[in-house]
Amino acid sequence: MKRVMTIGGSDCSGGAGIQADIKTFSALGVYGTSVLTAITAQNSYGVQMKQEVPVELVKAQIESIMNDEGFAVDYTKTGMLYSSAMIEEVAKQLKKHKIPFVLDPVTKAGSGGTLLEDNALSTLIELLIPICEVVTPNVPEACLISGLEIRDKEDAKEAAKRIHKMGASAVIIKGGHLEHEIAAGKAMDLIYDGTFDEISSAYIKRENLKIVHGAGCSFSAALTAELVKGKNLRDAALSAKKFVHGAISGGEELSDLIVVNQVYKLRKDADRYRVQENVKEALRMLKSTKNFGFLIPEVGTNIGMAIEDAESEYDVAAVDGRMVLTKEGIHAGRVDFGVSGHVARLILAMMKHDRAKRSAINVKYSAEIVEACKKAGFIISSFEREKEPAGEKTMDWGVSEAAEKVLPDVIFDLGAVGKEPMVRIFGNTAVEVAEKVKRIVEYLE
Ligand code: PXL
Repeated sequence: MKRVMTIGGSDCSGGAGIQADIKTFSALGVYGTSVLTAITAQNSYGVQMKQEVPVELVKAQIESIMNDEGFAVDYTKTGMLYSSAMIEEVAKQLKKHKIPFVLDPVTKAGSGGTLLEDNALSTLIELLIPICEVVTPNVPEACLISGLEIRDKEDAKEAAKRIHKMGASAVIIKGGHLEHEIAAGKAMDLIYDGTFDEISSAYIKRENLKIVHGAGCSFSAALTAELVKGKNLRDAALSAKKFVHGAISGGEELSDLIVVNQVYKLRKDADRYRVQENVKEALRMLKSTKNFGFLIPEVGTNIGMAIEDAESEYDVAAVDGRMVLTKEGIHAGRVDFGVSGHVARLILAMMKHDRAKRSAINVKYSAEIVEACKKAGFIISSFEREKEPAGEKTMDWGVSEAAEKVLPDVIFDLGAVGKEPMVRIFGNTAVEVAEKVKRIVEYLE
């Protein structure tokens, strides 16, 4: 695994600073070491207190890492450095150990606290900008460094040129703060390394939420991770931008800010994998359940399971083309996401009542089958199709009706003209549903 180092401040609230960096490094598959320059006490109201780590101790941390072959890193990023003295020592160490680095010229916390002393900006410009691989200011930071006012893309281009002239090999000005880009529904970042390039992503607009906490740190950390893995600047920046986009979209919403969640996508992908495997296992169990065919209606049956944060049928894994009974036995397609609207609607409707009940199967209706469900000890509920109000979606309405008073394991209806009666069995996982089906078949026999 490639190794990287972050040199920056601690954010006790966990969204930004070295906490954001370490989470980002882990999510992107690089080994992260951390050199603390300062400790901040902060929350969504602001920075309440901060204390620099003695410069000697910062030097010692860097040496401890770099003098051990097991930990010595290939790439670094800097964040909160706070004072001129700190910047001088960090610059000295980075030169001495010849470590390429991403310079995140952090000046302020999202909530407003100062993270770089006013008189330290010139030291940062003098000592760090000329030796960094890339510097990643947001618009306010780019204004401070270049001394220009940035109102539009042309201004940003001019500022990027100036910062490049100061010695940075490359400059990325993050456009998240540019009003007209936000109005255009996208967040554009400007890259300049002698020639201009742009990368953009959809701007995530959330009503009444002005501050995104942790996005800048996560971007520079992700950029560091992608660069150390060997990507060129543009591809690394694009990956980092996508990463931050995912982290914001999965962020925690507090009263007036979003704290980015760097592991959101990782967890979501893992959940998708586990869900798909669970449905596959359930399918194997059903296929090997003797007499499961008794429960398959002529239109076929399907079993599905949703991911934790499911929003649509594309978040529900099921059997493509359903399970149908043929003369040779049960035939089933492959398990995939977005292949069954019907079972997905059932599950999404149930999850409105109980987020944990993420799986369902539809099976044939008969009085005997409902009786077997009773004998198996399941909680049973039902709805009447005749009572369905016009304009309602049947499954949304039916499941709500049936789940109003109790949270059922089983919901049946007797059908209506042109509507087949049906039994649906719910559970937390597809395997649990398959086990319930097995018990029902046993009671049927
Ligand atoms: O966003 C930059 C940043 C860097 N470092 C620390 C921070 C923040 C933002 O809040 O708290 C410690």
